[in-house]
Amino acid sequence: MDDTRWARARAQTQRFLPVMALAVVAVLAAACETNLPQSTTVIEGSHNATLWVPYRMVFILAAIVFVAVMALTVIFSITYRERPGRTARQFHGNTRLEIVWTLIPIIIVTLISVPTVNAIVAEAQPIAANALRVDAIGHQWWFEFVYLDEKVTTANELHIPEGREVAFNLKSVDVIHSFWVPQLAGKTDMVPGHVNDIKFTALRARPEPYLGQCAEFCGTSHANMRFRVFVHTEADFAAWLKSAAANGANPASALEKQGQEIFMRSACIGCHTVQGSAAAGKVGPDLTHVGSRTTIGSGILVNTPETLEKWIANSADVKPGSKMPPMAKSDGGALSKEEITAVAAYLSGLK
Ligand SMILES: [Cu+2]
Repeated sequence: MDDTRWARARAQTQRFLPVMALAVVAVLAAACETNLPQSTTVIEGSHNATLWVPYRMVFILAAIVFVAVMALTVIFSITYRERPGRTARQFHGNTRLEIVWTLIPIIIVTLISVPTVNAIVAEAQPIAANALRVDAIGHQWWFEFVYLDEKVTTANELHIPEGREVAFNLKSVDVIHSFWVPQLAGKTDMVPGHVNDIKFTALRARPEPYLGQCAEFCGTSHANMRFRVFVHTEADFAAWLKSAAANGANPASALEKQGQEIFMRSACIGCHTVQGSAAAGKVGPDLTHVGSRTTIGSGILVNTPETLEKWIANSADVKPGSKMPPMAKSDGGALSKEEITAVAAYLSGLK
């Protein structure tokens, strides 16, 4: 290279240095926040605790390899580079070096295999005798949870006790979904026509729920397919289970009564269940206690009478691709604003 090209190369490198420095700072700053709801390094469940051991080891070893390879690349690029008065150097064949860089990966893989095999064995244990057994079923685009021994069905909000194993059968009624609660467990696919399983014990009860998310692209509203996991003390969980097993509440006001009448004579009852009523559909979420949920639309809207009205009027407006058609009268005509308000009041009252 002549001197002008060297000068140009140096100027270009210097121009990019601040940008590269900024990128490094941005990456480091992003790593400062560690308690994000979707962080898999926050260990709140036994499944994550088991996986954390090999996960951490692989991460540390990969980081060491990355830094070593990058450092050597930079050192060699500078030391043996072409520059005025000297040509770049190439080396061929070195038996000692080749033995070293064959042995290093063998040692690394052997180290990783120990906690990996331990984790596989730990996960393959049979489910505990006192485990809570739940069918988790993926739908486009929501989650259904059926408590097998308690005959309780919920949607998008899972309630479990702390310190007790929960054993899930993972299923799907349409396409492949994936069950993932980053701080507790997952990901494991929910495959149509095949039952997968996952089990975990939540380590502690806490007031705020854990966020769950479908982790396998499943169509238009995949990103809107979320759920929440509430971890209770054993006593609070027993109380929740008791209320969840009860029939849908009776309307408490004239408006709720009017809403119930409209609901029961509409197409709603072909898809939704309200236990203890004529509504026994199995296509959409069980609505027996929909009023007690914190969110609607598979975790995308806070549950209020106003958001319920929005959802009933046209769910696809808030959740693209939603399979629930706008609510209509039995003759197919659209509901009036007042009728929608009444139905929302009825559903809000289903605590
Ligand atoms: Cu999905």
